[in-house]
Amino acid sequence: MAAGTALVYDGEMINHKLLWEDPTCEVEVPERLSCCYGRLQHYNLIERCILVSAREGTESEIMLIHSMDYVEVVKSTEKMEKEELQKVSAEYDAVYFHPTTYRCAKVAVGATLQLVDAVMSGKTRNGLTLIRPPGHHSQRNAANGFCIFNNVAIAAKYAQRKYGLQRILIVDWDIHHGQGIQYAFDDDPSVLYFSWHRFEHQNFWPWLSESNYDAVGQGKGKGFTINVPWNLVGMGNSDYLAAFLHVLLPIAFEFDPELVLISAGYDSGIGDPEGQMKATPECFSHLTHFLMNLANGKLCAVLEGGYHLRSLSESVCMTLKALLGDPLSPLSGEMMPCLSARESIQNVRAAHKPYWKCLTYEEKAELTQTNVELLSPQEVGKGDVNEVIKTDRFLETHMKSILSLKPPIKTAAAVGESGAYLLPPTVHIPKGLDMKEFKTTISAFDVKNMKEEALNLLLNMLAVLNKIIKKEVINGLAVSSTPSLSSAIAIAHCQNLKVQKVLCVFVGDMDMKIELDDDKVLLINICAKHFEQVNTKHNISLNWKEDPKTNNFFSATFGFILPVAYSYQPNLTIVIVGPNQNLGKNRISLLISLLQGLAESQILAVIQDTEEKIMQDIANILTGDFIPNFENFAPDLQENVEVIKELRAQFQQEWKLLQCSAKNFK
Ligand code: X5A
Ligand code: ZN
Repeated sequence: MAAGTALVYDGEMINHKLLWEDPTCEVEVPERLSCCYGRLQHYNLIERCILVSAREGTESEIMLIHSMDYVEVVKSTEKMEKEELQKVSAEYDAVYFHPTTYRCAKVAVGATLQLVDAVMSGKTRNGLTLIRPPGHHSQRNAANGFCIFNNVAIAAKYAQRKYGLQRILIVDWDIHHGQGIQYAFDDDPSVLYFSWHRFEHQNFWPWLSESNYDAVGQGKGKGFTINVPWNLVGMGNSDYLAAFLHVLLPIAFEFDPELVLISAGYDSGIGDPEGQMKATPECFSHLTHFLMNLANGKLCAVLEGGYHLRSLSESVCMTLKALLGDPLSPLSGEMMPCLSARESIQNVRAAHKPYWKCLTYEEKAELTQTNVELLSPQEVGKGDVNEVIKTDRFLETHMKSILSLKPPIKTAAAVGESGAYLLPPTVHIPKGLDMKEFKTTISAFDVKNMKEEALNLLLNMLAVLNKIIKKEVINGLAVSSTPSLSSAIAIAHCQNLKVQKVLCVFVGDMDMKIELDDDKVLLINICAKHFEQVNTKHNISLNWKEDPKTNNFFSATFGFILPVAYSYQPNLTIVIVGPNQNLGKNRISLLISLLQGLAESQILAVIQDTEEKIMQDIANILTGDFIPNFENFAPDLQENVEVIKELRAQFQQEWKLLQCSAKNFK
């Protein structure tokens, strides 16, 4: 599959600027681009990308979305003096024109299309383009909200025409509603448009009723517009994550796009004067990482808004790092979506129940519009200079604390002689073990009767684990003839090395005897057999009936495992793949891929030695060379969904990211 990340940028787009006083438009400044570029240089990210040149979008490309008359209006501003420019600008809502606007807007379109071409042709796997003016508010006959041409909407039409795509997903994480994109594809089921936006019960720009959750699309396009309205400011990492886990991701995987376009606005980030939300930069790397598992990795991130220069540029860097496959910094903050966010999420899910199989078994939730006693949002004074400086200072320390050095080697493996040839060449296989290092750990277990080969594998596994814990590698895998024992030993070793929190996910029939009584380990056991054991907060069995027909697992992945895992915030993840897995190998691969969002992407996968094919896939997931693909979506078996529902009800007080309704919890 295609590799590499494209970066499309052209300094020409800094020429477009505001020539008169206008408090509404003054935040959309040229420095938005230069700061982002400077920050990318600071983190040495530019040289890691495949640089793709921008070009001008052609008139016929622009007319995939806009009318000829409108293009003529924009073109006519090229020759205008300030006064005339001001007059044209005043005809639109929150827009300014400059003599270079037409040229810049054409380059913004062309840069976006260059990115689409790089990704669709397989020149790169994914990419990012830094452009302005932004696009998502502009419409067939109108500029709007700093936007001239609708870059992303044009890109979607272009990709459909040029590459014959049937399904494109647009994720608009800008804090404003991209109504321009919504209008362009309102009745079109081939483009799924998701947007969250500051809404405040329609008391926020652009004040449209069609930004609410009940706008789901028209005609054949019903169900293909998804609006998550935020009715409070101060939404943060856990609110955004909850919207992804409980709304976007299940639907997106069911939709199964061939290309993902991100309307990547960063006014949804902390410190932004427009959005007044509080998501920190690493949040965007997680959002990106989730989306990288769709469309075989074909993902184009296209800049929209973002007006706090430091916040914007750090968030852009985190997005690009995710695209490059860097380990993810753990999502910071308490993982507890607020009541208002949950209410919005519940309403969107209810509104979309008729259109998506993944929501079939959703309770018939009442649509709520109650203004419950809302949590007091963080007061962020709009345009408050002190607040902006506070965010600057906060980000200065925050980024230092979350960005750790990247190990030179990504993946280590303990596979024995026979397995080594199945691995990608970049995988490191530790040799020359020092038994003493593992003595304390091993001595607590009965390994006397173990065959030498099995014992060797076990020691090799501990060597790999050591490398992960010491951050010499990011992740690793180990085959084992005794996965239950191996994982027990691995967990013990983590405790000896004082790893604070270990998440263990078991897949397959395993005989687990691990004593647990505190927060140091969380076990999730996915098994077909019914266990008599009583579930506790840190030891949860998820009985999943195998269904080869659908081979599905999304409701468990997004509805339970990831919310619990993100709520727990582990320091290390161990996945154990035993015999008789009740899941298809693609589902296991996807789960492991998604679990890379936890614990700085530190994962040890322990795999039963008979499962060579899975071992190979997992190795490729861990090195970043493979993204699992999915065919034939069918909803999960109702009895499986019921199991998930019950577990969610049982644990949503403890693992708060499971909460996605406005029910009031203690
Ligand atoms: C692209 C973008 C915002 C316009 C706000 C007008 N536009 N009040 O973020
Ligand atoms: Zn915006």
